[in-house]
Amino acid sequence: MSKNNHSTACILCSQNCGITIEKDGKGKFSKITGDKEHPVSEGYLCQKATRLDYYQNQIRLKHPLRKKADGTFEEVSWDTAIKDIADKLVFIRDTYGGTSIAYAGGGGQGNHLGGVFGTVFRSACDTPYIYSALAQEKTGNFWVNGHLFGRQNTNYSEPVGEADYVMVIGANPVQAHGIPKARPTINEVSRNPDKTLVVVDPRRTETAKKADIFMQVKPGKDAYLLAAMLGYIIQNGLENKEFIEERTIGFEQIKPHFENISVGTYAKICGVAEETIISVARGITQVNTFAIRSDLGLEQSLNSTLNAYLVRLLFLLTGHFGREGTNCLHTLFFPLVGHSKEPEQGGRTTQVTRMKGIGKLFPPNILPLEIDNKHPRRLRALWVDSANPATNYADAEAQKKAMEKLELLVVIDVAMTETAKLAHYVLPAQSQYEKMEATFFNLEFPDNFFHLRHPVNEPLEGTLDEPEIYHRLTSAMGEIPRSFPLLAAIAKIDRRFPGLRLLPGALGITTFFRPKWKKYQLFILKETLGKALPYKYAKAAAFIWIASHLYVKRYEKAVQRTGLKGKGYALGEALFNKILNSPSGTFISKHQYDEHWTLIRHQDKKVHLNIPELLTWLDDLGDNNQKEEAQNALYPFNLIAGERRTYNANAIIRNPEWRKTDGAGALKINPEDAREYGIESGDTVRVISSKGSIKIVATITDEVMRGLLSMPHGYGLSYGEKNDFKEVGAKVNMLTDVNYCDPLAKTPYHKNVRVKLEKISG
Ligand SMILES: Nc1nc2c(c(=O)[nH]1)N[C@H]1C(S)=C(S)[C@@H](COP(=O)(O)OP(=O)(O)OC[C@H]3O[C@@H](n4cnc5c(=O)[nH]c(N)nc54)[C@H](O)[C@@H]3O)O[C@H]1N2
Ligand SMILES: Nc1nc2c(c(=O)[nH]1)N[C@H]1C(S)=C(S)[C@@H](COP(=O)(O)OP(=O)(O)OC[C@H]3O[C@@H](n4cnc5c(=O)[nH]c(N)nc54)[C@H](O)[C@@H]3O)O[C@H]1N2
Ligand code: SF4
Ligand SMILES: [Mo]
Repeated sequence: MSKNNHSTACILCSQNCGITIEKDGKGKFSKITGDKEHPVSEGYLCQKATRLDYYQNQIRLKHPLRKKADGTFEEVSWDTAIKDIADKLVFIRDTYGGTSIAYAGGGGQGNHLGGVFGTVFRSACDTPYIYSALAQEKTGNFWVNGHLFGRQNTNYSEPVGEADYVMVIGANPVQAHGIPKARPTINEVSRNPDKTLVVVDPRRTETAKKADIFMQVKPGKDAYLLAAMLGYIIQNGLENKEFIEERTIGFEQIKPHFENISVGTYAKICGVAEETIISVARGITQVNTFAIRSDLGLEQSLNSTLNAYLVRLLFLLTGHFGREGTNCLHTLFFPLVGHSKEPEQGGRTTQVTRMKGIGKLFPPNILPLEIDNKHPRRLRALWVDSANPATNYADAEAQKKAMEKLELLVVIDVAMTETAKLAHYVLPAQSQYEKMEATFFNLEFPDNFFHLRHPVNEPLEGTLDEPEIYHRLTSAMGEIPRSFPLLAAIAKIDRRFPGLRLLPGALGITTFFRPKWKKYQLFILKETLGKALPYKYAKAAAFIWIASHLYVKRYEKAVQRTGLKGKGYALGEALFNKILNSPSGTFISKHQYDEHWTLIRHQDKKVHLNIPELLTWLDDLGDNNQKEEAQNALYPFNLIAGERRTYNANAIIRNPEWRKTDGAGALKINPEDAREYGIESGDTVRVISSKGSIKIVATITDEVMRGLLSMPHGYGLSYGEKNDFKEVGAKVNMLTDVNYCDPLAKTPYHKNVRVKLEKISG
């Protein structure tokens, strides 16, 4: 690879496709192509990746900023910013307790390495509270996984390309991806006469257009559809008895809850013909392999956590799990989330609303409720890293109002975001193409991979990477030194003779004499091992060394199957070196299907089907439907508040010029609704929810059914040098409500926002 040709990855969605960047002499990304060497994306990319220069060379933050009394920012040195912030954090922690401090974000779609160092920093703050975007989509899934598979951080793969019968429900992979090489993969399933593609969506999406069977469900009514399919299967004895007997426990407890479901009634409620429901239910039980892909259309929708359960029961009760071509548990190079105990078993809850953690995460929907009150144990300090709560979390106004009440708000970002503007301190980060980075979105089975990306550009002057920021802060808080000269010298020798294990030994002795340092070992490693690595920018990769050894401890055989030699510690070293020296990413393990069941975390290695709370919820579905219908009268439209489109990527790219089409982020409206309201394509309309209102340009399309509207997220961002901010498009979270969410996981119902519509004349 030439000097101006760099292997890295796209950071605009969780796929992180491998890309090759060509630069011009000034660091501009002049050409971006798919990287054929990437083990999973194999050269694939979508239209968004080619626009990454709008991320790298946007108007950047270049200095630490401190807010003055008049509300404007002044530039300060890193030393001043770090010292100020550390003093304030220590004061807040020691006066009100660590639980008055919270952390939001910690790695978006591309930068999880900094997030790991953020974990260490949180222990210096003595806070268990991390609010994460994952806790506004995936925590219902995690909670259900915890019950079924034994731990909330067990997750399964979605092998859409390998199954005979595929159901895509509440997801639009052709546009949003979420599976490797989504477009060719969906095309293949669609075109192959031996395969069936079922799509469940209220909107005729790009994916739905390729379906063999399109179930155009009424928005928010998936639970009825799924319950009807399961009801039909169980009432007709079509469940896979052998699989249930061999691999699960609890079927007898759940069975009665499906025996009385009226398939006909639920078909009417969800709007899908009874014959179609029966034919798909039968189809699933008759095929060799069946796989499901689901996402926000179920998670950010009514009955979110129940949906998670029913989707899993659909593949479990039909025996499509743990085989080639079916959903399978997978390994994680490093678990993105943890496992939270229930409060009754001693699990942590928040101080004000008493919300439990799931996967050790707390939901953005309760964040304002934890800050904006007079409770003595309320949140007083918030740390934000690679997230933009004032734009992306439900009810942007409530988030903003709450943040204004904080005693300390610090934001680390590459750009001046809506949240950064509210902060007391803003710290400029190196971009993801200026440092070593990685994500832990390695969600594949049987072969799993990891991609440690090397920087493409020199860091912008004045910026630091997150690991360095967190270390400096923790050091300024008086917890740990900045450097460790003796250990650093040992690390150098250790790299020459790793078999001697000098560094682990020296670290062990050090932390024996200084037990307080134990929780900060990652910072020590960064300054010792990290400096001894053969790349000058590789300090943060010291974490990958730990993760490699842990991974080998758990999956030694599977790691060996990638072709790496040795075992135990030596294999850990080999894996680390392989990752470090594979700029396009590398396979880290190859499992066999008969090993799948070892990944279950229940001791009996069985799936525990019975989740009583959710069965009660299932029993109540009929009554809940009536309540929902009654509420809908005031706000006649269902707005999908956050559609993935050709040119949105959460709020990662701020310059509106990055979009080649759909610059305004139009509201989709059905032709008959448009006629009734006298709206034509291009008209500006007002959308009003119980929380707020927006002005937005309308476009007429029968892609949405009557009564359904759809708009994108990621629009209406401020952007510009000085204060000439121009905002293009509408801000979706002006309409959303923090209280409108799943009762169990608190995931927002962004796909079912009730609104009314007004035409703005002229
Ligand atoms: N109404 C509605 N709201 C939604 C959604 C919806 O569909 N509808 N979708 C939701 C979903 S699924 C998600 S995942 C969230 C995402 O919401 P957030 O978690 O807020 O994440 P991003 O929009 O990805 O914002 C990432 C921030 O990281 C910054 N950044 C980029 N690179 C770096 C870096 O290297 N270091 C640091 N420190 N910062 C960096 C970017 O400038 C940006 O400000 O939005 C959610 N909000
Ligand atoms: N282009 C683009 N791609 C992205 C992102 C982006 O911002 N832009 N963001 C990334 C992120 S963070 C995430 S989490 C993923 C999300 O990826 P997806 O969840 O696949 O994408 P969405 O468009 O949010 O929603 C999926 C589908 O749910 C449908 N839906 C809405 N309401 C319902 C309902 O009640 N029932 C059912 N069954 N379906 C419903 C919508 O019509 C939509 O087609 O996308 C990732 N990819
Ligand atoms: S936005 Fe497109 S190119 Fe980028 S990671 Fe996602 S699918 Fe790949
Ligand atoms: Mo997301």
